[in-house]
Amino acid sequence: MSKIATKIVPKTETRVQRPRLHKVILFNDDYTPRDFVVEVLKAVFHKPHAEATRIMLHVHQNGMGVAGVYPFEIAETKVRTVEELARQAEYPLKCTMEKE
Ligand code: TYC
Repeated sequence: MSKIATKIVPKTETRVQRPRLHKVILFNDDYTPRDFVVEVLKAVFHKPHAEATRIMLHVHQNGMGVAGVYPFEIAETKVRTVEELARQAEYPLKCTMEKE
């Protein structure tokens, strides 16, 4: 029998029920109509009309902006939905996500 004592230290859990959040980013372009972007923000991101308009104008003036912040899989689904709506309407609207 070994006399060497081994102490097992449990790994500290630092993220109990706290999924990493991801920003969903919208990008400006010259062709997607303002109204389309506002409708996307209302339908996909559940923004009220005034806030959707504010976010659209921010993106229009600054080149990019945050549409919302969500856990990874929800953010991923929203990016795909925006891309699909833009594709169907034949607008070049771009949407990505990044870690918070
Ligand atoms: N720049 C576009 C226009 O003038 C409007 C627009 C806003 C497009 C936000 C994309 O993410 C966007 N029609």
